[in-house]
Amino acid sequence: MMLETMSREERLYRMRHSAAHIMAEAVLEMFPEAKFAIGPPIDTGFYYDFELPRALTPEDLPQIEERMRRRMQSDVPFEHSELPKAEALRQFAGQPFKVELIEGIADEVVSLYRQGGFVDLCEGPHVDRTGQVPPFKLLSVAGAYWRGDEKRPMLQRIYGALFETQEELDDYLHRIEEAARRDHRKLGRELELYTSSELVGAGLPTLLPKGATVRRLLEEYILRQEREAGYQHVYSPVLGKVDLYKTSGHWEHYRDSMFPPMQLEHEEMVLRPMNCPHHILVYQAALHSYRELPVRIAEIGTMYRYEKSGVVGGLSRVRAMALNDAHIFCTPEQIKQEFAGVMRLVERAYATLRITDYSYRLSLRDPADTEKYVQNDEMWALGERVLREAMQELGLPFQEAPGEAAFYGPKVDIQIRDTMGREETISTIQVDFHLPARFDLTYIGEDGAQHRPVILHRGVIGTMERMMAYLIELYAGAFPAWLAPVQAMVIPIADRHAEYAHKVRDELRRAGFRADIDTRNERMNAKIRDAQLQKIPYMLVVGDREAEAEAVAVRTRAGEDLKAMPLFQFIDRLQDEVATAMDPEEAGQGAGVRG
Ligand code: TSB
Ligand code: ZN
Repeated sequence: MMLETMSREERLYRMRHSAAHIMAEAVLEMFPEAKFAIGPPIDTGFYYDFELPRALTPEDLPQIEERMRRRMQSDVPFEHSELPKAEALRQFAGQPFKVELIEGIADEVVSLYRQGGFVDLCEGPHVDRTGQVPPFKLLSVAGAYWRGDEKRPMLQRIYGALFETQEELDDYLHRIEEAARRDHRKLGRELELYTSSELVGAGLPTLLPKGATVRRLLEEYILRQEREAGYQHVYSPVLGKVDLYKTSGHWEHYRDSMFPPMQLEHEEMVLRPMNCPHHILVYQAALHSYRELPVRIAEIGTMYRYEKSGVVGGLSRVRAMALNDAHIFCTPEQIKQEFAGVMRLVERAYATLRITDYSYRLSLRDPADTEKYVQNDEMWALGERVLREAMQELGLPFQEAPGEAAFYGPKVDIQIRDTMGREETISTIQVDFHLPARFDLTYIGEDGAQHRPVILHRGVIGTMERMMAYLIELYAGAFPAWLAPVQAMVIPIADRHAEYAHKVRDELRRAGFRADIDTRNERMNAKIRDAQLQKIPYMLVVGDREAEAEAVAVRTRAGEDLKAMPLFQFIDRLQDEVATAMDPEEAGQGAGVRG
């Protein structure tokens, strides 16, 4: 079959797969003792896993690329053949990973592909000749467990990018460069937002003072929005007896994601993977009549999930997380209005945070998966119907995702896209008819009889960790002034200006701003540059003239020179900026703005 007549996907699949084989050949040439595992095509290129006598470094990649290019220039054919299993086992005797793969094949014959002197166990398909492989670039080396199993050997995975044209490849390389520039792990270090330590463990980052400031500001923002919307805040413990989670069903359906229990004298305790059971106990602490529903119980609730070590990283997927959580206890008739209320909160928060690239996902159960999901067809059908109708009434478009529901009910997830276009859930609203029954929750209805409430589980800004990871990348570290850990850096020109500089800083702090002072023995320009690198919104340079006039010479992190202005004027300006940013809907109406 001619490449030109294939679909683009088919062509790219063959090209990427072929490049993986050519890379394996090149690596084998460099390291004759290399053991090679598997090398599939992926969305943006290909990879291959190897066991090598030494750790590869980025400097090795150009050499491997060069060897690959030579093979492509020699333009030899890819040839398919088949061998009886026993013979293949003999041929690959020195390659333990291949032997394991061959042993796992059910057929009596195995399929092979050869190009030049290199033969690989492979089902194909490939391009016809090595010369048909288009522009590519080797990107990185990463650790990968054989068969994704952390108990098996750790191999070295070489990633390559491959597209049909140089233009597409360049475009992609540009995108990953931009993503690397915005990478929250890199910026988290450079901007002193958080730290991670082997001693604490994977997925357990620690927020440094600057990161903690951002988190606190996000919390204050959402707590205030929630208070306005009629939520009540509680504090509940981060662990409880296993029995609590047996009652809720977490033990049966969610145990894989929980840390193993701790054995105490007479009881077993677990770290909570969710806050719901505790909020249910809050509801149960009093009797409720229909008149007081909905009851909205909220908490920045810390929870612990045993995420696999291979998937945790940075702040976006962690093992200890604080969710801006709430459980709304309401009558069935109130579901839609509460749903709409949560959506309003989400939309306001996103507007404030300047999140614009998001979409809605209706997450449904996989009916075949009886282990993960509670069994109650009627309940699932009802929950799904309610969510569909609620979304339709709000006129919101959504995509469906079977197998993504919570174990207790379907949900609407709000999906954001990171710098590389990968989707992640931030906000979520979930309908739950299951937990109210498990805990035998009731309210007294208008008829004087007992009725069962429904629970809406919801997170608006999601977990602090994931939201911060996302925002760091969205802003490329340059937080808007209201969220910036340091809003203004005061820079005295000479030692004799230190006293006035302190006065300016203190004045700003009294006005409620986060200001610092750079008293290092450095040149002014170096201080300005460093403050810019720290992405501090404003630099206030003070010298004789400023001290004299109670003024500050203002520069922005973008390099703009706003010239000297009286200090009170700068304070007004910053107040204005913060108020407008925190409430864009009110902007222009002068809410909270002074002067
Ligand atoms: C909304 N019981 C509900 C709650 O009431 C609940 O826990 N839902 S959840 O399981 O979907 O989690 C809520 C949100 O936490 C997710 O939408 C996601 O944004 C965030 N989250 C989940 N796992 C992690 C993790 N490992 N690291 C960071 N954030 C996470
Ligand atoms: Zn919940």
